[in-house]
Amino acid sequence: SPQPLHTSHGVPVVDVSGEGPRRDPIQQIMELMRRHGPVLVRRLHGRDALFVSDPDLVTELADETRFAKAVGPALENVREFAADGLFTAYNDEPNWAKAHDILMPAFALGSMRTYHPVMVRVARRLIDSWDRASREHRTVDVADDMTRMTLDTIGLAGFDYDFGSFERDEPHPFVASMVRCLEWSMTRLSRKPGEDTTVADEAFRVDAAYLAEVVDDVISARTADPGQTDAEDLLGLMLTARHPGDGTTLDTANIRNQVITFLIAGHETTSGAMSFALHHLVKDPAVLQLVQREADALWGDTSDPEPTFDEVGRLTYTRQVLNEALRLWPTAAAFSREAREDTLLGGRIPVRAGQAVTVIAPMLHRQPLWGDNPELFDPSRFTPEAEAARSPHAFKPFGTGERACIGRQFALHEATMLLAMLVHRYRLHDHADYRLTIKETLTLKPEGFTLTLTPRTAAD
Ligand code: MNH
Repeated sequence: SPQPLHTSHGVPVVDVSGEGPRRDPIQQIMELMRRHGPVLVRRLHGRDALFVSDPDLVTELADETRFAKAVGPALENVREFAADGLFTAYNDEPNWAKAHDILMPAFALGSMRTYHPVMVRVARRLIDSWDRASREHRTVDVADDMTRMTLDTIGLAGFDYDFGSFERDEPHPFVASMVRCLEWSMTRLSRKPGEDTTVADEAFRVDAAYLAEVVDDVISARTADPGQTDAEDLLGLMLTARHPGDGTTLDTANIRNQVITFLIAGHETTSGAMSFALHHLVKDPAVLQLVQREADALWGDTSDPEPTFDEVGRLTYTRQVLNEALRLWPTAAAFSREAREDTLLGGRIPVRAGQAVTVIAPMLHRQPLWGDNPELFDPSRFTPEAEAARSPHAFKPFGTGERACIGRQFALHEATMLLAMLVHRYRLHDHADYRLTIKETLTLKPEGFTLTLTPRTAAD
């Protein structure tokens, strides 16, 4: 295994070039941090990158006067297909602030109320599908079905576009192309200088072109429909809202980039978060029982509850479960910051202006401030009292500052409601005694996690 070559300003420098191409860069950094501590330089084919998970250093990186979001090498690759969309825009690119200002109202609390009925409708599709699987004694692939549900939700809620994912045996081809584009963005990071990658690059261009084609279909479905021109969903705002400052609208190229961005950012990470939460629930019957008790208190033995918006807000323990799943497996596991000026991080590590520093959230979330047993799944870490006693910089699954996740409330509402509906309705059987393995496609997901289901009865 790679040993530190040396230290630089007290920071271990670990060369991983000899390990060959790995498809799990986040898990690789997690291993390095377990061995060498919460701040290190990873050297790969002569390129150095600084990674941190120390809470004091993360607190400094969150200081917007000293640091800002960095579009690091991974996001530079994502820019090849999402360009100046909100996620991958540079801080000083005018379209970032413009789109941010125009789209923010779509993520205010009031907007969540308007998305709620769509979220219920798509949750019903998942439940119909799981009911069929239960009757026919088939297994379900959890991550695939969570992805069907989140893709249909963002499609319908944001764009009034129906991916119809539950009517297909395989996930919608948009998902396969998106996954390959994300994998290309990730594996491109570990290429050797001079390596011939023509085949991979051409395949990527084909997939990126397909994503753009789907997006054009989403947009033309709207513009072709005269009854829809005043819709106030995400696409309606993108097409018609004027910037409060200068009165202009988003340009056509930027709208495409935003639609791609929201279709991807709006489903991939939420799907993984629900999958990890279900994994921990099936492994922890005591916690599962508490979640069921919370759902039962709302819906009793109603077989088909219609959750209201306000009920989802009352599912506080279910939300703790999600937070705890996002602590152990923050599905967008890394985010990067860059120094505004030359500075010393922690008073000792020189960081040049513009240099990126990457936060590894799953390791931040396992630091000693989380107690003696950070690997233990324990939702009581997220009671209001526990949260108030902890630094806000100890938990960063949604990034930080003005470039933090815009869709956080959307994701939490969708995921909390669905988890509660599922545990209310089914007994979840870990029929294969699943061992967690994680697939990385820039985001994290459990791989090969299947369940069998039976209806709950009053006795359960
Ligand atoms: Mn989301 C930014 C995590 C759900 C749309 N998101 C981020 C960042 C993280 C993140 C981390 C910051 C990245 C960085 O600093 O480089 N997001 C998540 C997680 C979930 C999630 C863990 C679900 C769980 N995100 C969503 C949903 C949407 C969304 C749902 C849309 C409906 N996220 C975004 C957008 C950005 C973002 C857009 C970029 C915001 C900006 O830079 O202005």
